[in-house]
Amino acid sequence: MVATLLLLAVAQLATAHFGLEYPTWRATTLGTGHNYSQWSYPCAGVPGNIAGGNRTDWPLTGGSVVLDLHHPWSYVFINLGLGENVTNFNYTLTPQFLNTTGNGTLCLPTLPLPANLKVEDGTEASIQVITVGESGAGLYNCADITFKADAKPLAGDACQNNNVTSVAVKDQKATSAGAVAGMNPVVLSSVVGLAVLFVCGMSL
Ligand SMILES: [Cu+2]
Repeated sequence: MVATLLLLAVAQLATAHFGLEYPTWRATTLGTGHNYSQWSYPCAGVPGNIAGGNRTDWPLTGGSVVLDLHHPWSYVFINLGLGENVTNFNYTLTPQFLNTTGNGTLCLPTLPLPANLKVEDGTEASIQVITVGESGAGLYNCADITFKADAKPLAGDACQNNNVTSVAVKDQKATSAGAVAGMNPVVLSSVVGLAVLFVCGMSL
């Protein structure tokens, strides 16, 4: 009985939360054998620029992000901060946050940088991925990057979705406005906004 419970607990740990596969995360925060917690803001308790840590080259105009999602659905927010040891992620790479469905692999081929953000070859930065699920609380993972002129976004086999679909939440007003003839897009967008608030409020 105890063994069964233990197995269940381990299975729970192994399947819970999410993995940041690309750019390679600062450290593995899934599973056991470490003191990190994905509930911890801003980076699951993993400090920046840790000795022997990962740092991935990323294109100057923005690059790819690959997530390993384990929950039935998630809201995904991706932020960026400049510097060698980032704790303040003050740029958003998802001005339209994502609503993802399914557990599996999500590849975002290119996340463009904000227009006002200028980086050059060698600029160090970090990427923060936040997922919000049913509990309403955020899960965090971070990856350290260096912007490089010769870095390329992932393509082909390296960037495949597997069992996960995603939609940009703010995009829904555009597509809905197209689909629902005659409906005022402003009204429609506030209906979508209220629906999002309602869902978030329910799970808090
Ligand atoms: Cu989880």
